[in-house]
This record gives sequence, structure tokens and C-alpha cells, in this order.
Amino acid sequence: RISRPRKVIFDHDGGIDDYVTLLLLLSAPDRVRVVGITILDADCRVELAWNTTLKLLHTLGHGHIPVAVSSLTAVNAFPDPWRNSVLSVDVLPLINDLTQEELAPLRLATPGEELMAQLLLGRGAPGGGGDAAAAAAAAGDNNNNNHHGNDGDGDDGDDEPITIVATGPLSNVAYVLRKYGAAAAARIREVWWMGGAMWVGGNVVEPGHDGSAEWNAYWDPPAVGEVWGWPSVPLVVVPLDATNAVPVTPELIYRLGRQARYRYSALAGTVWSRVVTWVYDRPNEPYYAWDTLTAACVLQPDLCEKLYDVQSYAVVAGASQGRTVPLAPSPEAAEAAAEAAAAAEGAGGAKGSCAAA
Ligand code: AGV
Ligand code: CA
Repeated sequence: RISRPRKVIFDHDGGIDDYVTLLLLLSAPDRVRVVGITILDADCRVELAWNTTLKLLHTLGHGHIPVAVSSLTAVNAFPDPWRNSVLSVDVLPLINDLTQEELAPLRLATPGEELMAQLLLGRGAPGGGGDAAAAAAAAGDNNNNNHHGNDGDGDDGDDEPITIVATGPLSNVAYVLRKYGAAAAARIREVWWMGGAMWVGGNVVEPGHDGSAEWNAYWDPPAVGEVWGWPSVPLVVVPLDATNAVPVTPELIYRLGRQARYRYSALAGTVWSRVVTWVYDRPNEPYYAWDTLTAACVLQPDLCEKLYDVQSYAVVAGASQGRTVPLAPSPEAAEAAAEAAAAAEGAGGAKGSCAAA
């Protein structure tokens, strides 16, 4: 069956895996059309992340995609060493054949959160008429059209809802829903979010925190609840429960090396090489392809073998700040418990007989 590529807003936060995720999203134009990119000043130095994103786009012939930096700020900031690591991608010779002067005009003055609103409520969007669309347009940057023309800002006459792939904190999405309400919600096909930790431990290691939160949730805990509070906005969460299965290993990078004649593979392998030594430095908590798994599931839904309907909430204060708390036991635990109960019954309730089962 031939279906059109889905429109995607890539809302990232400049981490190392966020760039591999960008490569992945650009690499499958038959499935995904990236209509805009917003960057949050979270797991990066945002000025560098902006340049790096533009350089990657330019290098791969996608210079028309609008890119804007959000003005929203942290509740709990990322550690500086992680934010600094974007420099190791920004300097890659493979993406640096353009000068600062060539880069400068590609920078939009529009705040990222407003670019997101504009892309959703674009002029041609039926749901986006009235005040909201006018406000979005007014908040915009007059230069926009110079850079992306009508290629994907939602004003190209089709009203297909847009998928948001969010690989950082949910602040931009929460902002847009808060400010533009149902008009914006109606234009969102789905939000795919890398974040949270449901039935596994978190990855925040900070004084005064109990370690139960995942960083994207911890950076802006209230944003999680705000987005989750929109029942009409379908949300697919890819939490640490899933991403723990995808550490960045030398084997992964060797595989990309064997297909390095393809530009995307060469670039992806090179970007991953910046974090591979984590397998030695922190064997129990290496770098993961967190965000990349999330985008991979958008491109290829059957990768996602287990998709659960989960009721949960996010903790916004105290030692568990940013923790995402599911309201039921994990489906695996529930299944195992049911099996154990059945086995115990089958064995006449004999003690110990269910362990082997
Ligand atoms: O918690 C995972 C999120 C992902 O969006 N980010 C990194 C990914 O881009 C935060 C993060 C957790 N641990 C990290 C992180 C680490 N060790 N280094 C950098 N970022
Ligand atoms: Ca990220």
C-alpha cells in the first residue's frame, strides 16, 4: 500500500543521540517529511546545537527545513559536561564545509515554541483559523518564507495533522497546548516522546534526588503532566524501560562502518563514536540510543513489540521530582503473577512448585 510520508516536527534538545535521530528522520523521505525543527536549551549548549543542526541539514541537502531555538528554560538544568558535548559533533569536518557567514542567514529569529505553533496552525490549516493562527503568524519571523518557502510549513494547502517527535523535555509541546489550546491539539496526529521511566529506575543522579526520574521528565516535570492531560492528543512514550535495551556499543558502530559508503551511515557512526567509550567508563550505565529508538519506532512501527495503554502521572516536587508513576503493575509482572497463581492452583497449591514453572 502506498501511503504518503507523515509530516513530522522534530523537537530535540541537542544531545549526541538527538543528531543520530535527525539523520534517521531525514533518511527515510518515503515515510517521514520533516517540516520543521525546534531545539530546546536542555541537554546542549543551544547556540552550538543550532549550528550543528543547520550544518547537518545543509550537508545533506535539507537546508530548506526551518530550525528555531526555544526560549523556554529549565526547572532542573542538565549537567554542564553533557551540555558541552555537542561541541564534539559541531566540529566534525564532515559537516563543516560551510562558513559562519553562510550559516548566519539560516538562523530564524522566531522562538522555537512559536515555530512549533506556526507549523501546526499554518495559514492553510482549517483548524487553525481565527485568533490562534493570527497570533501564531504575528509571533513569527518575517524571514521564514525565505528559507522554507511552502515546503512543509503547513501552508501548502494540505491539512494533514502533524506528528511531533520529541526527544527532549516536553516544554515546547506543553507551551503550544497551553497557549493555543484545542486548535493546536487538533492539528497534532501524535506525539512520540522519549522520556520517563515506568517500571525501571531513572537516570537522574543529583544531590537530593532519589534517582527515580528520567532526565527529560526531570528537566521540566510540570510539562509532562500538562501534555499528558490532553486526552485528545495521542501520546506514545518511549521510556527507559524500552531504551535500556539499546546501549551504544562498538558492534553497532562497526556495523555502520561496513556501510560507510552511505553518507548517513558514515555520519551516524561518526557521531556515535563520540560516546562509545562510555561502555568502559560507565559499564552499567553507558550511553544509549534513547532518542534514536523513539524515531525508529515512528519509521517502523513493528519495532515496537509491546505497546501498552498506561495510566500514569508525573511527580512535580520533592525527591522524586520528574518521576513518571504508572497506576498499575507492569503488564509483564501482572502476567507473571497470573501464571504463578495458575501454576500454584494446578499443582494443588503445593509450595515451591510454581517457581520452576
Ligand atoms: O534521558 C535520556 C535523554 C535522551 O533524550 N537525555 C539523553 C538523550 O538525548 C538525557 C541524558 C540521560 N543521561 C545522559 C543524558 C547522559 N549520560 N549524557 C547525556 N544526556
Ligand atoms: Ca535528547
